[in-house]
Order: sequence, then C-alpha cells, then structure tokens
Amino acid sequence: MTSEAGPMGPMGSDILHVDMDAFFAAVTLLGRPELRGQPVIIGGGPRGVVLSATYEARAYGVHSAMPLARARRLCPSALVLPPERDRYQEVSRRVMAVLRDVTPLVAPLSVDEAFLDVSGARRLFGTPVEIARMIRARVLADEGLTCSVGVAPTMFVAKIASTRCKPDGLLVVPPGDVLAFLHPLPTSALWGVGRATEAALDRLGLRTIGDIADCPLLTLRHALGDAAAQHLHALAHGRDERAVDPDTTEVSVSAEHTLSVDVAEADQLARELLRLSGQVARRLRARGRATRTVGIKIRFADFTTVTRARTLREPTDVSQEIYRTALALFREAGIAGRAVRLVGVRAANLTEAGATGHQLAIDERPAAWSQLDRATDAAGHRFGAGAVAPASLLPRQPPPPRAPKPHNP
Ligand code: DCP
Ligand code: MG
Repeated sequence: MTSEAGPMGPMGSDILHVDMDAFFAAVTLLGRPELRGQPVIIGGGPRGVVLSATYEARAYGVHSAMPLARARRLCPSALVLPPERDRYQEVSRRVMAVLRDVTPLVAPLSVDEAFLDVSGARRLFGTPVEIARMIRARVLADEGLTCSVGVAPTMFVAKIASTRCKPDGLLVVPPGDVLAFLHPLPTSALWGVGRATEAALDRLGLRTIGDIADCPLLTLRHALGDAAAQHLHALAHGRDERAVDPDTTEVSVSAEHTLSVDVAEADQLARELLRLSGQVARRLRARGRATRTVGIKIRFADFTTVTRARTLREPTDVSQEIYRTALALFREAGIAGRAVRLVGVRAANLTEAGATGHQLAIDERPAAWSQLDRATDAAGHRFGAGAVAPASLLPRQPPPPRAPKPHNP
C-alpha cells in the first residue's frame, strides 16, 4: 500500500524519516525467495524473543519483542529463522550511503532507520516528496527491499508519519496539517510515552494527542512532573525544536561490488573500478568532503584479499582522479590474470572539500571534470544512479547470471 497525503512538496516539510519494512525478515528473505509471501519470524537469542516478523506473520498478531513461544502459538505456521546480523549490518551501511548521497544531514537512529533534513537538497534533487520517492526507488532497485518514508516539518511528526504508512508507504504531512494529523492519534504514538506515562495520562482521561494539547499544562505537571509535562505539551502542539544532527564521525567512504561471475580480464576490472570510483566521488561530494588517500580492495575467487592505498598530493573529490589512482594501484599490485570476485574502492583521510577547492585536482582539465561530476550527480539523482555513466562503463555483453550467494563472508 502506498498512501500519500497533502500537496506536492509543501514548503517547510523538510524532514524525512526513513524506516525499512520488517528489516531483518526482509533481508533474510532475499536469500530465501521461496519463502516470500509467507509468515516468517526472525528470532532467537538468549531471551527467545521475536526480533522481526514479516507482515504476513504480523497479521496473526505477532510483533517484535514478543516471546517466541507466544508468537508460535499465535501463528503456528510461521517459520522461525535465526538472525544473520552481518548481512543486516552490510545492507544497513549501503542504505545509509544512499541517504547520504542526498544530503550530509543524515542522523541514523538505529540499524534500519534515519532522519534526513533535505532543506538544503531541494535545488539539486527536487521537493522533499520527490526526494522521498527517489530514496524509496533506489533502495528497492539496489537492495530489493521496501522502506517507508514520513515527510513532515519536524522529526517526531516525520517518525509518526512513516509508522502510519507502513509497509511500503510514503506519507507527507504539510505544516498546515500537522495538528489535524496528530490530534486523533493515541497518546502512545508520542515520543517518550511508554506504558507508565500512558497509564498516567489515561488516569487523567487523556486518550489522544489532542486530549493532551487541550489539557492545562498545570494538570499535566501535577501528574507527570515538570520536564515530561513540558515535553509532551510541546509535542502535542506540534512543536519540536530538535534539529537533525548528522553523525560526523565518518572517516572514510567506500564502495565495493561482488561480481556476478569471477572475472580475470583487466579491462573489465578497470571498468568496475571506474564505476566504483564514480560512486565514491559522488558520496564525497554529497558530504562536502574530499579524500587524501585512495585505496582499492581486490578479493580473489579463493577469497584471499589484497588492499593497496596511496596518499595524493592534493585532496580530491573528482571521479577521474580517484579512478586514475585506483587503476594505478591495481596495475602495480601485480595481480593480472587472477580471477577476481569482489572489487572495492575506498577514500580515506577525508577533509572538507571547501578547504581545497576543486581547482587543485591534478587533472589536465580539472574544472571541466568536476563540472561534469556535478552535472552527473544531479542527473543521477533525478533519473536513478545508473542513468548517467561514462561510455566505457556500458557493458559489451551481459554477464551470465551467477546463483545468488546469500552470504558474503
Ligand atoms: N530489532 C531487534 N530487537 C527488537 C526490535 C527490533 O533486534 N526488540 C531489530 C529487528 C528489526 C530491526 O531491528 O528488523 C528494525 O526494527 P523496527 O522496529 O524498524 O522493525 P522492523 O523493521 O522489523 O519492522 P517495521 O519497521 O516494518 O515495523
Ligand atoms: Mg523497520
């Protein structure tokens, strides 16, 4: 189900909350396509609880944090599978990278959800609702997974919106609709309202967010204390002063790809390096960063792996620059002729792009290259990441399919 409300891209609804649908279950099902459409529960661990359940299982009342024994009683036909945490982390990293391609203002909240402030991304990528559609399309195309996106003027309303349109939904709450959207919802939908607070509100006869908004602050204070009363009262009136605080600890950007068949041909590997260099450069530019150190990773058919890195004279965020270095590292590594299963490009030792200026790229036509990169960024975001690629990336013939490997150690 996809629901959309409100006008297209209202000014002021600039916060997105992105949350993957049935995340652990959906990722596990990628490796078990025969189970699609069936009730599946990811569970286990010392406490024996449900970690994630497909929507087919949820139809029976199964939900996360429920004891597995109870879930089995509610839905005896459900298949219970153990979690595959490495795969979830890997997918999570790539999804977060998709989000950071849009804006550096990304605040991950957990393994499968994040807030974005897209107010500065409008000029490049369109209205917030267009950006939300683009993110959903890219996550589906790249990972085969659905997510739900809430678009609103504040973080907590965006989060409620994404929850309300799950699964596979998009819900826009324009600023003028915030109160009408919030007030009919139960008090438990508010951030910070757990069981105890819900019970305290209930004793006051407050069942909906609208009830809290109408309740005198003094009454709330008596029941909940000063801080909680202030907090809930502000939220119930749609006020939330928090800003999306990006995780700025990121020290490197990388892109890697497991080839659909093992490849020994140098030309084909060079094309892969070119494509990955473009991805890395795009991610750098989206974050306003430049790299001083370019690295490559090559994993052979027998899973042995080599990495090489080189520090540049000047930082760069130009695709061609990163590619040239990656290609040189590849040629110098003396690994020609060996069958390769995975190729990666990494940019480390990051610095602010603004401090370097793009004119410093050591290219014959640095300005032209970086302009080309920028135009490609914009087109790629409008039409999908594969829309614009160097001509040398176009495959000469489609590779034969390889049986999907569910796990990539
Ligand atoms: N998770 C966990 N333990 C919990 C709850 C969740 O390990 N008590 C993990 C499994 C989930 C993932 O975190 O797949 C994301 O949590 P969500 O609450 O977003 O749940 P889902 O993504 O599974 O479902 P949905 O977001 O569609 O409601
Ligand atoms: Mg989720």
